[in-house]
Amino acid sequence: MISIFENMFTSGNPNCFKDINNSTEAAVRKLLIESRKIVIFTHKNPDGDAIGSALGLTQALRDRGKDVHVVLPDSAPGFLRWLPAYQDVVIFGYNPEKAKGMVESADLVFCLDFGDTERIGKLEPVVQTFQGPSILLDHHPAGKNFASHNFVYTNKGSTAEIVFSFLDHFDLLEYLNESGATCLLTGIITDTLGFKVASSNPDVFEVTMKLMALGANKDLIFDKVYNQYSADRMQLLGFSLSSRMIIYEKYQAACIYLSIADLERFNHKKGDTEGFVNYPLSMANVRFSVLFTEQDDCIKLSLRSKPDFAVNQIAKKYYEGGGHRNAAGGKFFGTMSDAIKSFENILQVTFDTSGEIVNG
Ligand SMILES: [Mn+2]
Repeated sequence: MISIFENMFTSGNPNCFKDINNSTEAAVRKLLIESRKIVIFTHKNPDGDAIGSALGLTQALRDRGKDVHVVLPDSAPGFLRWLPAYQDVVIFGYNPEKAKGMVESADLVFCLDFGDTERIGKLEPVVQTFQGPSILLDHHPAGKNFASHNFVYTNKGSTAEIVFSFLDHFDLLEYLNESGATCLLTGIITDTLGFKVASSNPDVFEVTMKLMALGANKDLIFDKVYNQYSADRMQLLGFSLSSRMIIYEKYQAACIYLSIADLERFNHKKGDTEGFVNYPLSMANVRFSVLFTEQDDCIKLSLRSKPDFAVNQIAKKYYEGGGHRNAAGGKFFGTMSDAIKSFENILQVTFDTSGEIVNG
């Protein structure tokens, strides 16, 4: 008798990997069988999707008998360090020689959740000198398809969902256990902001259901990711909203700006400002939000928008950045007041006073 559980795994892939051509199919299958030493990379300032995808894939491939290591440009924020096997991750910034050695001896490399090797910072030259085969799994638009095999599905809300479909398609799902499923579900939850955005496609719920059936604990993930803030972080958020937010009613936009001094006042730790940029969007008449964070060498921008307005174009055109339609990043070189002035100019040329886009 076939149980309901078994039946779910024969129900087919959610929408990825259906159209890959025969030669790619055969080449990737061969790589997955023959490779022994595998290195997995993901982008700098890793978020839940980056880390969750990397650790979920690692778990399944290890159980398949592979020697797998995750190499990151820099460490994950505290609210992601509880993920299973995070302690095995090699951070290039702390241990460059070890990371280089792993890449040199690898016979297959995975790149997860970035479309351009520029996104892996100091690791970029290490990856570029790697001569062996590589597989890219990503959902960012306008990527460079730099790998030997590129699986980029921009309609997916997270790379973790693509990793799940990859495992499913290449008959590796049987190796995914509760720990790996928890990592992948963390990726899905964080990149969709808890199923609030980028999750209109029902596939995401099918994948979520299967991950939960494997033992991923959704409630635990929400608690570990979202209920772990420090008092300093809460107070920095309060300060940001009360003293560092500007609302531009006529452009339906808002920004939050934080200087190094502001961050220091609240004992800022890496990851503390994560999610701040989303708060202005919860106002009825705001559909475009930007967070300016002062860093040593530049002002970092996070841009977010409601579905009807694309921020990746703005990030690319004005801020040397890019990203998704409704979530992008960029940089500004200059003082904070210049950054805000330039933002106000951009609002003026992008919208008319009724908030209509005139130059998107
Ligand atoms: Mn992602």
